[in-house]
Amino acid sequence: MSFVVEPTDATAAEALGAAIVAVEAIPVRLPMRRPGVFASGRIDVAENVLVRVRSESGLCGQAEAQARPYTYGGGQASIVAAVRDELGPRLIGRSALRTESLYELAAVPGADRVARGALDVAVWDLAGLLLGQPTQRLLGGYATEVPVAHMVSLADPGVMAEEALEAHEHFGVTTFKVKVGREPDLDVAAVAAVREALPDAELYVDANRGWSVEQALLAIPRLVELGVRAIEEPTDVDDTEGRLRIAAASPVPLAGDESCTSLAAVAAARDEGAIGQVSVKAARTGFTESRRIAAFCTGSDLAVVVGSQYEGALGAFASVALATALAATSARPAEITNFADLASDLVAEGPQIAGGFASAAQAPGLGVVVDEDALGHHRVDG
Ligand code: MUC
Ligand code: MG
Repeated sequence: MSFVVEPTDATAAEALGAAIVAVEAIPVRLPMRRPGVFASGRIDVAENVLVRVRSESGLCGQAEAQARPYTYGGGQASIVAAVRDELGPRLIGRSALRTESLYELAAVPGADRVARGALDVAVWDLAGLLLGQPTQRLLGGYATEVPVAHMVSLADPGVMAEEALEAHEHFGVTTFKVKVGREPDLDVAAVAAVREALPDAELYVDANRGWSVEQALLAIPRLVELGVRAIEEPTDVDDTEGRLRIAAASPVPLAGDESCTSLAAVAAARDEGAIGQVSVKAARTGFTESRRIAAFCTGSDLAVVVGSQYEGALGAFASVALATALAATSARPAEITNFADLASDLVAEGPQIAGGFASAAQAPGLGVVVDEDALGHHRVDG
């Protein structure tokens, strides 16, 4: 038996002009000041997509999608196609206030998950603009600020230590996710360099599946001696036996990222039993599925970290909203500062970060203001 729940907000939505009248996908190329480098790939130019959802009342919700072929398959062109031709048209004529229904409408088997996540974030931005409320408050409004973490890209150990110091000096960050996944000796040297530069820093590492099981077993005890508190995706995510061996030997929890790209994947990873922490990203599961993942983790005794995909500032606003909205997502430092790796961006100002904390936006929606001149300069759709 199935039930159809009739909309209850038709009158309110009509009064607000909440009906969605257009969905746009604008591909952009944003130069990086410092490339994002990790064991599974690198980002020299951010090939992002600005997703816009417009309401009858003339308001516009916005989000940024990032092409990450090595993690999700697909790329910038497939994100644009999914938003313009496959998922976006399904939302036309619907109320932007019905976020849950819209996310379900965009559940097309095989469709680009990054496109679906970005559409969800843009819809939630639009809902906040329509209601005159910060999206963060609509999502739960738990905290006014959240501690932040910075991801340190792969480079020579001395350069990695300089990057960590720069983020510390600029944003007051004291928590760092250091990229590893190369030869264990080099990884240990890099983490030791960061530790020497910032003796009191909180450190965890992310191998982006770069190690063999043997390399992970060699590296982890040496990294833990340097004070590393968690190990993200050490090896091939399909090698359950290897993951369980590493988890059994590791004195600190393993964290899931590439193994946790959806609620179903997080549930499978929990059942597998190797991870103790989950990276949740607005950029891939939007706000709607990210909230479901956070709730699942809370009920499953899994720690939650708001993770990054090297977003630009627009994506970072979404991360701040997710991180400050919920008890589970605000409990640990959120990876928010890497928009500073971009040389130029679509917004004049990024989210407010000082003293190691990001503040929730007070303006309606996500609080983003796109610089139209910058967009005109960086868009690549002619
Ligand atoms: C991470 O945590 O793995 C690297 C690629 C990507 O899509 O996200 C990053 C960060
Ligand atoms: Mg990761």
